[in-house]
Amino acid sequence: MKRALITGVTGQDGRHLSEYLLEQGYQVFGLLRGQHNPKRAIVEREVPDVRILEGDLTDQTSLIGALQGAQPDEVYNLAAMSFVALSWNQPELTGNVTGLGALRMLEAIRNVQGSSVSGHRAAGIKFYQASSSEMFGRAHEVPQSERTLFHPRSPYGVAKVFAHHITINYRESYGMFACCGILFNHGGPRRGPEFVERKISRAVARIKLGLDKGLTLGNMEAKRDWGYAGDYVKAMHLMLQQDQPDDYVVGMGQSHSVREVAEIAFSHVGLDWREHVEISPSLFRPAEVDLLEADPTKARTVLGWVPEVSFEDLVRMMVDADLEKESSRQ
Ligand code: NAP
Ligand code: G4F
Repeated sequence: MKRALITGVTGQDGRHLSEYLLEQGYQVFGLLRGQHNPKRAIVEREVPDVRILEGDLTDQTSLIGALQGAQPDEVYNLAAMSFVALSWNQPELTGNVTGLGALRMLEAIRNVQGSSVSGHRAAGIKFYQASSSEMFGRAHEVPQSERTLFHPRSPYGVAKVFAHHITINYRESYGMFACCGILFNHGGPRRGPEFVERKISRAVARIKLGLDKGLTLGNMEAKRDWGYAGDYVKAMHLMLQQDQPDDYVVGMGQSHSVREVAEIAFSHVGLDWREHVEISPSLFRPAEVDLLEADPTKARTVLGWVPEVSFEDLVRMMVDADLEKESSRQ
């Protein structure tokens, strides 16, 4: 039975990946931070077979302890301060968790499996780093592939670039089996309510049910390449099953504006977004990423990764899930 350790197990991807790896017959361990983390109950309810280990990406001793406890074949580093907008208010925390956190985990892996010299392929633990399309920032080309230059536009993007390059550096320096998945935006019913597609689906449900009147958004012309998280975690797993470690762009290959998300979400319940959405300059970012669109050719041809849920179905799935959640809350 293979063993996996997932950091960020309480997050959207952590729960999807746990579910998927358990289905594949893995024993799954999840890193949980904090003394009284309220999200522990969500993991226990949704993926009860995950074994919780306590630890924090800012505390290397705890990472070594988690690795010793889990004795994993594979480590998926999904934990991060992942909300781009907040990264301008908490840049140091973002650098520490999202950037240095990856380095701490890589060093912890080296520590528990015994450091190896350059050129020698360290046997043992395979490592996945959750890199992000936010690293492309002010994109140098459209669509973006593994060869596109990075130009991050937020402290979050900068921290992810560090984590990305340190992962490649550990692969090249120590022969670690370390892969980066450069994932484009992916959501679903488990998406945090701070991210725009979930903010919209939740508001649509509440407006439809008469619980709210309107929704305030920022830049509706920004474009992203959105897919379904349940599809994307399969690509993470596939990367660690290859003969050689490598980096892959994972996305749908289509971009859509925030306005299109709102159009589809409101019209799904028979409403017109223009009657309910207002724009607030306070929600615009100090530096925006205008257009992200993936070129997922390598993931499709090398990994054989094929997403099943379309952008439109994703938005409708999220609205339906929020309608159910908000109705049952009443
Ligand atoms: P998410 O829902 O925001 O989850 C983030 C996770 O990180 C949570 O489990 C959180 O724990 C954990 N975490 C935060 N700080 C931590 C710390 N100091 N120590 C340990 N754990 C900590 O994010 P997601 O959407 O699942 O994304 C997973 C990863 O992929 C993230 O690294 C994200 O940056 C990256 N990514 C996401 C997307 C996307 O569109 N979803 C795209 C590209 C890359 P708590 O629950 O305790 O806060
Ligand atoms: O939903 P967002 O906050 O996601 P963003 O910034 O693209 O980041 C997400 O995807 C990244 C991958 O590219 C991940 F690495 C990251 O962890 C996260 O999952 O914002 C999307 C777009 C932005 O252009 C933003 O300006 O939506 C625009 N937007 C407009 N109004 C809004 C809002 N974003 C949010 N969160 N809230 C709004 O009211």
